[in-house]
Amino acid sequence: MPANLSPEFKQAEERFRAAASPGERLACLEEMLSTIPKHKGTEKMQADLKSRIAKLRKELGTKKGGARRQDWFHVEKQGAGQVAVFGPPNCGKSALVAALTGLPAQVAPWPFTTTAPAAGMMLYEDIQVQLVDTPPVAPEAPAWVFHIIRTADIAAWLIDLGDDDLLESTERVAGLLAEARIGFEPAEGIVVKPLLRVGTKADDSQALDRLEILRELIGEVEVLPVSVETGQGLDELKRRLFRALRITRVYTKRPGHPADMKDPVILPEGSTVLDAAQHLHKDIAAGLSFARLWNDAGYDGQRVERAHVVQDRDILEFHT
Ligand SMILES: Nc1nc2c(ncn2[C@@H]2O[C@H](COP(=O)(O)OP(=O)(O)O)[C@@H](O)[C@H]2O)c(=O)[nH]1
Ligand SMILES: [Mg+2]
Repeated sequence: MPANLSPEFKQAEERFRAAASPGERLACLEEMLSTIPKHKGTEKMQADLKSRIAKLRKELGTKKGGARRQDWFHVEKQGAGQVAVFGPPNCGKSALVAALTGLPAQVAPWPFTTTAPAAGMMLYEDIQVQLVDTPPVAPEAPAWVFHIIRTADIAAWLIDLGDDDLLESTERVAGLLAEARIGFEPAEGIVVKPLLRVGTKADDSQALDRLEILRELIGEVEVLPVSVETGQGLDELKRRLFRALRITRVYTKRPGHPADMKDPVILPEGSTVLDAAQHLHKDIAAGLSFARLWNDAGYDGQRVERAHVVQDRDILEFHT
C-alpha cells in the first residue's frame, strides 16, 4: 500500500465499499481519484481507478462530460443565481429544495441514496433561481460539499428546529465550515459568502423554544422559521433569497411597442442603462445616446443618460 493516503481518500473508499448502486460507486471512485495523492507510489492505483471509472461509466451510459470537462460534483449555474442549501443530517434540506423547486426529494437517508448534488429551479415571480441540495455537513462529509457552498452565489444554512440536539449539531456544522475556511463575516483567509439562516420544521410544537435556545449560541442574528408541512415562511424565504442575490431585472421595449415583460435582463445591483444595453447587444451599447425609462417610482418615459443606475423592474427603451 502506498503511504500518505488522505483522510478524504479513505472516506471515499469507505463509502465505496458501502455503496449500494453503480451510480454511487462511480461517484465514490471519482472522488477517490480526485483525492488520491498524485505521485509515483500511487500511479498503479490511479490507473486502476481510471479503468474502473471508465468501465462503470460505460455500464451506466454516462459520457465524460461536454467540451468543458468539469468535476462531476460541480453544478453548472443556471438561471438568475445559485443557492447552496446545506445543513446537518436530516435537517430537511431535500424536503425544502423539493418544496421550493418541485425536485423530487430523496426519501432514504444519506449516504445510501444521494451521491452527486441535486439541483432544481425555484420560480420567483418571472425569474428562476437554482437551488442545490447537498449531502449533510458532517464529519464524514465529502470535501466537495464545501466546494458547492464556496462556489454558490449565496448559502442557505438550515437549522433543524425539530431537533433537541440543535445546539450541538449547529456547533458541529460551524466547526466544519471553519475548517473548510468558509465564513460569513469578513476575516483573514476566509471565503465570505452571503448567508441566510433558515430554521426548518417550524411546525414542530417545540420549534419556537428551540429557536430561543439557539439564540443563546448564535445571538440575535436572523433565523427564518419555515415548514414544508404547513408552508410557513416559504414565500418569505423566496423573497429573501431573491434579495440576497442582489440582482436587478430590467425589461426592454422598442419605440411604439409594449415592453417585453416576459424575459427580463438580469443585471447585478448598481448596473447602469449602458450595462443593460451592453447585455442586450454590443451594437446597441455602442450607438446608445440615451434611454427612456418607465417604472413604478414615477418615471413615465423620461430621458435618462447612459450612466443612470437602473432599479429592479425598470422598463427601458434604447435610443441611438
Ligand atoms: N414536521 C416536519 N418534518 C419535516 C419538515 N421538513 C422535513 N421534514 C422531515 O425530516 C426528515 C428529513 O428530511 P430530509 O429532507 O430528507 O432531510 P435532509 O437529510 O436534510 O435532506 C424527513 O422525515 C422529513 O419528512 C418540516 O417542515 N416539518
Ligand atoms: Mg437529503
